[in-house]
Amino acid sequence: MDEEQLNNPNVQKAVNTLTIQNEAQLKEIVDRLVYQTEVTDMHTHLFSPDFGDLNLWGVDELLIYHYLISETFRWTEQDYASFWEMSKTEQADWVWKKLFVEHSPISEAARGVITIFNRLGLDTSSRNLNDYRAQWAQKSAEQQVDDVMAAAKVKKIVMTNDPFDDKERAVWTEKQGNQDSRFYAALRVDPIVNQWDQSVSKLNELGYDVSAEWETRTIEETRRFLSEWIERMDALYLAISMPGDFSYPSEDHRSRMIDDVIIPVCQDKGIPFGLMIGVKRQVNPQLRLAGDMSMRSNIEAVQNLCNRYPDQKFLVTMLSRENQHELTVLARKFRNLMVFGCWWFLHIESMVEEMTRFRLELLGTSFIPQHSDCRVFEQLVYKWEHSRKILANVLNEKYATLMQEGWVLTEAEIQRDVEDMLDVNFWRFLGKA
Ligand code: HDL
Ligand code: ZN
Repeated sequence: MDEEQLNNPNVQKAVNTLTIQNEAQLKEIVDRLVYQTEVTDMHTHLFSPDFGDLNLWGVDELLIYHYLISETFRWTEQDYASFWEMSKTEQADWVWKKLFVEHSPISEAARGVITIFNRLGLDTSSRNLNDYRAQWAQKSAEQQVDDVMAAAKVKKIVMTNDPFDDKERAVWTEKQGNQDSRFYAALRVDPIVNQWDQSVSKLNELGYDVSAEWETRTIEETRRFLSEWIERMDALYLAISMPGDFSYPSEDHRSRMIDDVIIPVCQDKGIPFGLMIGVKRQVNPQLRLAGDMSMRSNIEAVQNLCNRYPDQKFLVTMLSRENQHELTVLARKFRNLMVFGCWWFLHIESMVEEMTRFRLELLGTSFIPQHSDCRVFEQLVYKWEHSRKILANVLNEKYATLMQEGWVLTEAEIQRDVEDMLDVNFWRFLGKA
């Protein structure tokens, strides 16, 4: 069959429905589909170019990623303060010297930088960081966004949006907000749940009549705050990063905020509540953003939320390895619970492999295997490449055992499964597929 015939949709459909004859053909199909299927990245810290310099990209931003900063401090006795006084370029030079020149870039985050450079066509034989800087010196943010999304095969990006951030709020209130249809908003609610006392004055400043006491007016005004920002951003879900000591229900502010404000607003807007649970904030404050740690959390908090609100959708991921297995078992009990991603310290190949295996073995394809959590735009390239490789290998093994049992597989069915996990499961859970 020539190229033209093969590209004919009817011919393609027929080919897709042909049964897969052997494991070599299976592997080619699974690898191709997992590597080629464009993803929706449902949790990132990226911004569309509409947000100006909130959209972090380029060599220096890649090297001063907080994951790399904490890894670099392990190789030096330098005091923290003098590092933070350096310019971004000096910090990047310091990270490059320690993690890439004096030692091999073996860690997930360090090796990711080399994957990015290689996939985006830079010559990775150089040890001179200025060689890399020079190759991107003429690029614009818009061009890099286009090039990276094409290389990473990421078609939709969900941002993390915080109206308490003055710079970001100005883009939404004084400019047009997000105008790029490839980008979507998720409204972050950490401050009003985890730092209520500091949030009261900020909400008053923004025109919401709230007080520290948990009274009717405060509840109504906090609901108004969330509703107005969900509408302004067209937010797909509410999101929070919850400390590992989160328990629910409790006689505390968190439970009152969830019951009296967050769930009623999510129900009114018909959007999920996304919880990322298990962070232990600032165990080393001198590392700033890099100073957080993971901790084992109480899975019963998630169980109680799912039980109490069967009509509310919950997107949940957790930071400790042990919690991830419990969460996957819990997802078997609650169809309003969607497990997602290998978060933060679990976004390393050994944990992605282990988690993808037990999730497929317990949930089939009814979960969201990965999100990138990217902070710097080019990271999409390595975070998705490394994860696709693992997903392809594990999926291929599972399909092969089905074939060995005589199950007949078609390419169309594998395409459906892969699209579900990398894209459709998220939109279907939102009721938007
Ligand atoms: O709270 C979160 O969304 C976490 O992802 C933090 O931003 C964390 O610092 C991070 O970047 N993890 O990848
Ligand atoms: Zn995040």
